[in-house]
Amino acid sequence: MIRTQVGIVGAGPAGLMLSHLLAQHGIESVVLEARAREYVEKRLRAGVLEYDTVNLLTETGVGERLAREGLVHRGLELRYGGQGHRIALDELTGGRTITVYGQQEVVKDLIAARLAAGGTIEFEVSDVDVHDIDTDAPRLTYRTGAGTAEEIRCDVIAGCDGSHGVCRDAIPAGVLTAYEKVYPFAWLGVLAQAPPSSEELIYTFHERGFALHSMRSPSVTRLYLQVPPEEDLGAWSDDRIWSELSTRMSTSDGEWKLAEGPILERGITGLRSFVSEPMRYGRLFLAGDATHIVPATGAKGLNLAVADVRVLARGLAEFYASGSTARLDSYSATCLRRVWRVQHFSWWMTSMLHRAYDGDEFGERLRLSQLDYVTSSRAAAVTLAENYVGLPFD
Ligand code: FAS
Ligand code: PHB
Repeated sequence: MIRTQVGIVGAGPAGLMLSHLLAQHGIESVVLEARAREYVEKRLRAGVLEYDTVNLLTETGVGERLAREGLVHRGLELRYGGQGHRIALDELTGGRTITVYGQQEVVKDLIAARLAAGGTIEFEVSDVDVHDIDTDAPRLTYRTGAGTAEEIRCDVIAGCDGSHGVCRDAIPAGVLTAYEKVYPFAWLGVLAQAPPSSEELIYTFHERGFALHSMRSPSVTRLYLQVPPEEDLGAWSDDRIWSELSTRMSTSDGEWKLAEGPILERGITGLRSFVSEPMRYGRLFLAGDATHIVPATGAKGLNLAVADVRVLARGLAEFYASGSTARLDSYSATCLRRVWRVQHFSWWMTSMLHRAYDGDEFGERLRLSQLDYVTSSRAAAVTLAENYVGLPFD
């Protein structure tokens, strides 16, 4: 039996960042992770860090490689009708920017920091079960990677186990309310050994569908294109992928060229919006994808997970320092205000940039009108920019 203050399920950005922030307050935690360390450190996911996410990582001592290898972006491009329109993020938000730095790099940095600080992360566990969350002595049971049955007794459990985890299901039926929207399209994503064809991200609205140009480094490009929701990855040869991306991202003057190269990874991810309320039950607190999912268009998933655990860490610090549960009692309400703001922005970006497959011509005209407005009105551009770089945490 292991005794700790906070039992954390999941070693993704939410669980690792929570463990790291708790350690800043001298609060002990144990992180349980189903996958191997190598797997979570290689899993390709998010790529964009909000301004305050970067600040939090830096202020808490895990920003050194991020500062060296992260790509600071002061703008992004909206491309439609063969024309590019730059959104000057920093000018529109008083200097706030985004940084392109892969989620797997953030995970690597956090794991290294936790282990260097003597933190406990149990990889390759199985059969994690949550117990007694309606008492002041919650427990976690699980099997270690070696198959040994173990138990953690703690004061609080943090469910940071993502969209397919077990913690949310430990909450009794009838307590939670779920809100969901499934989009009628998916993203085919590729990672290519090719130098980025633009220094900034390019979000494209094209009659054949959405496309996104992002990157991971000066030699690795990250690209996405909209496909029907049940698309078969096998139907997409390398040539077809490159041809479709070039078509959708082409400019009227024919000047812009997409650099091609070997495709290192590829996959199809569905897009959906999901929120489960409340984010707390008794001594179980949910954070990140375990309690909300956003379509990747707004580049928000990882950042919202970090924002959640920042609130939770402050609540636990207050609880252990003074016994007050005020911040913990308002945890769910505090997080949900940001969650729904980010949900709306992610839905808005997704709806504006993706073609419907249902032939809704009225909707297509609305999308074009919205793009014309965002690229011609400063007020509209500020709305996009301040949400994209991330509204201030407080
Ligand atoms: P995570 O899912 O990252 O982490 C949960 C962890 O819990 C995992 O390591 C899992 O192995 C572990 N776990 C699950 N069940 C467990 C159990 N029973 N016991 C122990 N451990 C368990 N966001 C963006 O902003 N931009 C993107 O481009 C983007 N692309 C994405 C692509 C894919 C395929 C997916 C699935 C998500 C993507 N996201 C993207 C969203 C993603 O980045 C999440 O928002 C982010 O990982 C959230 O972090 P966590 O809440 O920590 O959840
Ligand atoms: C990425 O680089 O993976 C990325 C960037 C912006 C998005 C989604 C994904 O909106």
